[in-house]
Amino acid sequence: MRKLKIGITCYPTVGGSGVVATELGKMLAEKGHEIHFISSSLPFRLNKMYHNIHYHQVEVNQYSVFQYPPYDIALASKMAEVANREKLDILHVHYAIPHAVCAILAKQMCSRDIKVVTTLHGTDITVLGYDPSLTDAIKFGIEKSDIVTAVSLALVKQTYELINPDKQIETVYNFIDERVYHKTEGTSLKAQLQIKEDEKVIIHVSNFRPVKRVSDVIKSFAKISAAMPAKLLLVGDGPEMTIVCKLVKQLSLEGKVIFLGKQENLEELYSISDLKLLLSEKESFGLVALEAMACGVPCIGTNVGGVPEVIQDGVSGYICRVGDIEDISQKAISVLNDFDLHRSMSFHSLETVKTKFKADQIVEQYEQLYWKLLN
Ligand code: GMT
Repeated sequence: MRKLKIGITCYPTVGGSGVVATELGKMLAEKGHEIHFISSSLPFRLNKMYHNIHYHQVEVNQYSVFQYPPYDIALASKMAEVANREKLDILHVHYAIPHAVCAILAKQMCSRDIKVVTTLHGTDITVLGYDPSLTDAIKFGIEKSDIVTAVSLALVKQTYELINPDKQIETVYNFIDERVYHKTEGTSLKAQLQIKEDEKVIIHVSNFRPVKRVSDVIKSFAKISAAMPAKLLLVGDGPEMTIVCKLVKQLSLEGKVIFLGKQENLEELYSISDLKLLLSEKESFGLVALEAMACGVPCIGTNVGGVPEVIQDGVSGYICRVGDIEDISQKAISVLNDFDLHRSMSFHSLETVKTKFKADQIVEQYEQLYWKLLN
């Protein structure tokens, strides 16, 4: 079968959309396709040499006549340049704006017929979609793409409700690399973090944006730790960090909350965790929940966006209302106190990753969409 030449554009810094885009590129490369990342910096998960993955950096020069550096134009120019030179078949962009709009401009600048695939990840719709100055551009990016996918059924529905594009949007779920995310036994990490054997470990991973409601994680943990010996691992950093630190102090949880900042090798942290809390008020998918589930960690999530499509309520974890600290903490205590329930939820978490979100199947789904466009 002919191998494809695919350009991928994403936000390369830490964030679920960049992670998914990079993992997709790596897995497509392993299947023999030629991948060209076109972005402002090297995607952070691109941590290994692949002979068929190329990286093209978008350089934005600052000229005194411009009030703002013209990133979008520079990106579109780079996309067109790479597409022409490398004879790309497809530009697969992650985020409607600016990436889909840039890809459409690049397509017009190209001397060859290049197809544009756009994947919506959430923030482009659930946050930017409320900004009237951007909705027409988002709609344009969606309608002019050749194929549009979204990472959950909920996001497809929200996109029609908020943007109402005249375009079919397919759901292609996120996935994780199961070779990386699995439970590792016998590490000394727990001891290194001074967590006692009888202490339950709760973990939260995010970019500490207000939408993640990290304060709810702290408030829930306060109730959990009053009921049993427990430690909370906080992984990540972001705008809410100062508020979170103050709350930890106010609730006298200093000795029980471990601030780890931004981390890689999360599978090691999940492997020592008993429960994950993802209590966001908006979440189109919740990739971090899937990462935890792949390591056998049951999750408590909120009933927003795509989270209930990832965590099956009462089976692989629990779904609670946003901000319902009492319910969240009671459910956490019940699963942490019940060995059989915890084992069952852990088993179903692993099963969900291996069946509904199996990486091979999802990568194949994207490949089929590419072939549908090219044939
Ligand atoms: O959640 C964030 O703040 C980062 C954001 C991103 O653009 O990377 O994540 C979005 O895309 C992820 C990958 O598809 C999803 O798992 C996250 O749920 C989604 N975040 C939101 O919808 C808030």
